[in-house]
Amino acid sequence: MNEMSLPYHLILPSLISILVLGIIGLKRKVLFANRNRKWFWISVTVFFGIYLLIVGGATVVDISAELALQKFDLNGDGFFSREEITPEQEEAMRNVISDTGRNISFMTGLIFSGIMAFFVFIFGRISWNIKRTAQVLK
Ligand SMILES: [Ca+2]
Repeated sequence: MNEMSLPYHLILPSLISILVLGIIGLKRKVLFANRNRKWFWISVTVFFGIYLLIVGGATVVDISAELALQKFDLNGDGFFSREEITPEQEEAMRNVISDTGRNISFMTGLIFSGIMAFFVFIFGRISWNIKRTAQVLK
């Protein structure tokens, strides 16, 4: 069997996101207790949650595309000989090669997650401020 090339540039950010979310989960009582910091930590959680979905999803798609292609390597020598190349094999090959979107998802994911987390933070802080002002005016 030929070795699979694992997408470490996607696996690594996925693992980091899981680690950060795990730490936030364990420390949630301390982190979310401070009302001033609450929305900051909620937006950090949103950031890594969305980022994990993006890079984790890209990891799964990348590995399954490679596994699908390997099925066409009938003698398992890591190459595709003439009798192994079929229209289906070529389609599977295209799925592995056209990976630009997946490969840069660790970058585009940062931007997208950052924008989402930013909006959550702003929206949360504004609604919190409105609530607090309403309580003061009562
Ligand atoms: Ca072969």
